[in-house]
Order: sequence, then C-alpha cells, then structure tokens
Amino acid sequence: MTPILYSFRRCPYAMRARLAITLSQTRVELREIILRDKPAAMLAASPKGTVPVLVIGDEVIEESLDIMKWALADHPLGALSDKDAELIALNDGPFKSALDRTKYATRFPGTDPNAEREKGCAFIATLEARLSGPWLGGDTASLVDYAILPFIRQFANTDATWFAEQPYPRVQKWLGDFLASPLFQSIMNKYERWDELSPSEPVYFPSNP
Ligand SMILES: N[C@@H](CCC(=O)N[C@@H](CS)C(=O)NCC(=O)O)C(=O)O
Repeated sequence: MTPILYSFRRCPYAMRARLAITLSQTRVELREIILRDKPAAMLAASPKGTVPVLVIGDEVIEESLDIMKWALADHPLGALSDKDAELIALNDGPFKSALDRTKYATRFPGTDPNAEREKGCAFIATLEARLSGPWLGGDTASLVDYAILPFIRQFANTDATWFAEQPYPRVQKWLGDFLASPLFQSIMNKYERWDELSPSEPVYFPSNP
C-alpha cells in the first residue's frame, strides 16, 4: 500500500515533509491541493485541515515534523537531539509568528512589521551562532536543517535584497547552498491539482526514487 501525501507546493511545512520523504526514498502518492478548496478525502482523514497530511492505510500523520520523523526513522539523517528539537520549536513558534507578521502584515492590524522582522532576525542570529560548519549539526545535514530551511527561505524572500545585506554570512550560505541543491529543486516540481471528482493516474513522489 502506497502512503498518500496531501501537499501544497509552496507550504513550508509540506516542503519539509517532501524533503524527508525524498531523502528517505520512500515512495508516496502525492495529491497536490489548494488551501481554499481542500479535498473532502483529506478533511475526512484529517479534519484540522492543514497540509501536509500523510495517510498510510488506517494511520494518519497530520503534523509535518511527525511525517519527517516517520520518513527518516531508520535513516542516519533522522537523529534529533534535544537541542535540535528546541531549535525547531523556536522555528515553529516565535519565528513562524514573526515571519507571518512580516510577510502578511495587513492580516495582523496593530502589529509593526519592522518590529516583527527584528524578532525574526533574533532567530536568524541564533542560527548564525549555531552554524559552526556548513550544517546546523556540523559537517552533515540532518533533519533539523531540513525542518527549518523552508521557513528561512520564506523569511529571506520577504525582501531578498535586504536579507542579502544582513550580517548573517553563514545562514546566507546555508540557505544559498540549499536553494541551489538538486534536492530542493526536486521537491519544488509543479503538479496539477489533484482532482477528487475525476482522479487521473496517481502521481508518485519522488518521481525517481
Ligand atoms: N503544525 C502543522 C502546521 C501546518 C500548516 O499550518 N500548514 C498550512 C499551510 S503552509 C495550512 O495548511 N493552513 C491551512 C489553511 O491555510 O487553510 C504542521 O506542522 O504540519
């Protein structure tokens, strides 16, 4: 039975799931959705209505980090120290909040996007201090890098010129190398929206495991 991944190309949580699935060479059926019109089958499996969702028979994994852990359970990349878990919690909590308030300022009346950007920078500075080598864990990439990078990409993209001028050379290189990697390119392929009413042939991901 092939697991089914409900995914949305530009969602950073879905990106981290696709990264882990690709790294583990697990084959899934990918169902590309759009957020404003979620398929009933996805909502039946996971009523909370966020992507990514992974359905493996009767089992449903509906948190992106849990999908990463599932995919990388037997993989050397999957090790997660307490320090890594703390960093991911900072990313998913305060940093994501600051990112949303910087990127979608009009959705948060009363918040100052510049102050939020500063809060985001505090996390970037933490990453800068932690990057003693090319990856957060040193010489090799691991789950923590791929859990966080999609969000740093979004933060940098809020103003790429500004971000390039900031004093975070290690983070800039870490992000630049990731964006230029075949791995990142491969998870950003575009797929037609999955049509629940007249499903076509399943789309398998990764396409060449
Ligand atoms: N804690 C969840 C968060 C996932 C999440 O919030 N995904 C966003 C898209 S990036 C979503 O599906 N939002 C629902 C919506 O916009 O309707 C996870 O880690 O999987």
